[in-house]
Amino acid sequence: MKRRKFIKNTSLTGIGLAVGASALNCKENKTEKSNHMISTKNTLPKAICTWGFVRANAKAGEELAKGAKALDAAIAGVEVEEENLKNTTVGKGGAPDREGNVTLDACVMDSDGDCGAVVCVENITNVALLAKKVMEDTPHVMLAGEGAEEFAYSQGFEKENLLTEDSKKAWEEWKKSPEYKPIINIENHDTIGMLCIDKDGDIAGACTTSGLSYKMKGRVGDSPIIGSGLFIDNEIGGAVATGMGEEVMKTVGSFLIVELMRNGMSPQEACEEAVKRIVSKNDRYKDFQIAYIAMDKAGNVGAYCIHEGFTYMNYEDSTNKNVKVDFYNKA
Ligand code: SD4
Repeated sequence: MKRRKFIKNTSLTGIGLAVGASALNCKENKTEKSNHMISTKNTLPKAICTWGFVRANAKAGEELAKGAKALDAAIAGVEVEEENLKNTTVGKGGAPDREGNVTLDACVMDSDGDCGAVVCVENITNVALLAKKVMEDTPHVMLAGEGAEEFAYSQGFEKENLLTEDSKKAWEEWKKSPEYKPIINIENHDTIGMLCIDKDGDIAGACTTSGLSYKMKGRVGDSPIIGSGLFIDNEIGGAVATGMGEEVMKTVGSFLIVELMRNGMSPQEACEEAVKRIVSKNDRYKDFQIAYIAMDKAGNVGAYCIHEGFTYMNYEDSTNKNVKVDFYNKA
């Protein structure tokens, strides 16, 4: 049987594809550690997202259960974090650049292969939704800076001050000794990337971030770059990234993972291979974190990262769980 056909069949029957998916997919195995194992059962629809964003993933899962399309559910999910003032790496309340400007990046990709992105946008909170508007209401894929902001107003988005008092205080504190050194798993790495499969079995995703804290003015990472921060192929599955965007971009990480799955790897194997591509070429890997999550069309999930500490959320069958992810750097 041709692989494409096989994928289609398995997604219909709910039979898992591959070795190496997260233990959470295996109802018979109660541990939540990410192990190599054969996944046999998944319940669709299903939502997964990077890190421990419980409320965001629950929102997406609930929307899917009500019948929402995959992309609408993903956007509704990530909006929870865009609007969460306590989250200093996404949306309103995100840490500013070195000069005190909060600039946001986001992209979305739909099951029909269409996509949209916005980069370096100020004064707009819901940039994932704005990316969807770019996809739907312009002939383009990506809008940047002022152009994206003006387009947002034309679409009825509200102008908001994204720099909260707390973020301003933290930035002023940082300015006293302005060393730029990203810290693994801490404030610099909480981008939300989400993948949803809806009741029709279609997969879509969204990725939204304020990028690295105290970045250079104008810096854009992987998160809004289709193929790097997010990639979807509705025949195969999807992947999203979080962590040091520069390194994800150099290997076009999310696209790579989907292509590896197309060529027969499980989501878990593909995430591991994508991380290995980075560490094998980069002896500085001990200084940065990168994490990937991926899901195939049957709902099998994989996740892998460089350093211990990354987790993802998995909403399935009305249950929302936080799953610890296996990591490369065991030294
Ligand atoms: C970036 N990948 O801008 C993002 C950073 C990140 O949580 O993941 N933050 O490079």
